[in-house]
Amino acid sequence: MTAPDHTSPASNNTIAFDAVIVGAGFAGLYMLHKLREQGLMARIYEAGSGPGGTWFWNRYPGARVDIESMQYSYQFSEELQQEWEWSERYAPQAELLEYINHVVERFDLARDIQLNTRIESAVFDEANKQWQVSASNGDRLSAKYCIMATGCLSAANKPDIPGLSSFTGPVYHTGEWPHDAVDFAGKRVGIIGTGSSAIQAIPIIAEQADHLTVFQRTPNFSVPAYNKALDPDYVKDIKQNYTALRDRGKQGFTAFDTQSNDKAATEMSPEEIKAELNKRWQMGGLNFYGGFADFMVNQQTNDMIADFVREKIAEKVKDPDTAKLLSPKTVFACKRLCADTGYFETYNRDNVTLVDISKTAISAITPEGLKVGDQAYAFDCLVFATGFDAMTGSLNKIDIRGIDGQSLKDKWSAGPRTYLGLCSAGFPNLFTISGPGSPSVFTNMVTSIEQHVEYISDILAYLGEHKLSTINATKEAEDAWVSHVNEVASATLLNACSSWYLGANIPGKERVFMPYVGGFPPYVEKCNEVAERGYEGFTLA
Ligand code: N01
Repeated sequence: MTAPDHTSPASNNTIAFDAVIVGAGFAGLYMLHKLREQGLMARIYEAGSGPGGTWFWNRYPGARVDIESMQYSYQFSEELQQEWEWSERYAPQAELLEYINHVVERFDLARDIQLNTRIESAVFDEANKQWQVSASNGDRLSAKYCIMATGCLSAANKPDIPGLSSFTGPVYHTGEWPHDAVDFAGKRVGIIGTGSSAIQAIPIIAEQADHLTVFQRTPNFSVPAYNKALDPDYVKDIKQNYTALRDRGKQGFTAFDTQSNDKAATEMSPEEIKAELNKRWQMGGLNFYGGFADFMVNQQTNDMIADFVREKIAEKVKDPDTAKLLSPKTVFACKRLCADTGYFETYNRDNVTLVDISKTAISAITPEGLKVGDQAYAFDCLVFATGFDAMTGSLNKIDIRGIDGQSLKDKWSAGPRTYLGLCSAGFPNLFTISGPGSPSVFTNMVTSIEQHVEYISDILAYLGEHKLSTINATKEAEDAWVSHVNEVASATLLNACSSWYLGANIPGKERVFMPYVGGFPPYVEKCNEVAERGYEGFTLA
């Protein structure tokens, strides 16, 4: 174990670690725990004032997970998963944060987490085969390994609308919500965006506010979450059979158990299809993904599901014009499917107005509110539910330089390039947990994170056992993987929307499908084959 060196003149007061981990979300915390177990000296640097990543920052009203908590949780510790009690089917943000803080305490992680500190740069020192890392608190670090646990959805997208700073009331972004509760009582509120965050926040803000105006550019598909308190007998049953549930999860395309129907709609009778649609709707949440094996590749199947959801919207929303505006015209699930509690019904309230900005964009923010074309709207506060610069945004905020001083941001200017979503050629010993090119956001993130963390841990053990200093993806392996990721995405209907999967929500961002959509089991199989062949596709030195 290398002791941290705070004083050595030879290191110019650089603190030495085996590994620097950036980010204290699900990924960074487990990585720290794992590296400690193998006797490595590691430290997390975290920009927030507490651990939790996504669940630290996204405190907007209604924020909760859309994968069942019995599955959206760590499985590396049997004691943890047996002892932790989730209260609801989909845990709310505060409970997820409580869970994360419990994990920090249980595994004594806090002593190796530096909060309130951003990593600003990470430069590979070729001569010493070390990463030289600088932090916003002035710390200079050197580490053999640099592990980016920066999250896929952590760089808030704040559209550059003229006049933004002129607004006289408070402006909130769902992804950077204040820690103190925001009181909307008696307020006129404007909310921009109708993605997952808005779909969760809108019903609750509508209940509190005097009036809520929703500015919608693209309507989204949403299915009922049917959140509820967890039945103790159900929990007991799962806990008695947790391994079986986790195994089913890992065998599923999305790394969680959706009780999926393996049949394509083309193999089913009209009666079976109807029954399956109704069954999925009743199950609620992202189980809807499990209904038909061909929904992402067969336009007809996709249209049929889309029509079904549109009919449900028409049933829920009383005003036919509003129902029509709320009905997505896009391919089903080519934007992330949302799970809601009373979202569409909220538009039946007298104090909620929907404004279509698909043809005329918001032209300006004014001191009093905002303008859409010449039409002015007045508000006491504004909420941006405008999402994130996904997958690459948080990495691009750090000046990362590899061999020959090459910048990662420059290398990725035409879209991210990785081998297995884990490493990028020319950046030895730099790892991205759930990076672009890995299943990540298409799966249960916690399960995907655990797979990546364990894989990275195995790589570091292998390097140690074989007295090797560096691992670097080869350009050939990376090119082949990037082609494969693109090819798999191109065979689906997923390229059809202007989604954040494609980077299409960020003006000027190259449109490249970033997550790997070949499914969790084939991805894990590929990773394991690579390892079995002595880390094929990497140069070890
Ligand atoms: O962000 P989004 P999000 N002018 O990008 C609109 C996860 N998540 O924070 O679609 C006007 O989905 C934009 O319009 P358009 C989940 O993976 C999970 O809601 O680009 N509008 C869109 O309506 C999710 O997918 C959970 O035309 C603008 C909205 O803002 C991901 O996070 C909960 C605009 C952004 O929607 C992101 O969700 C929440 C502009 N200039 C989030 N720019 C759960 O677990 C953007 N928009 C349940």
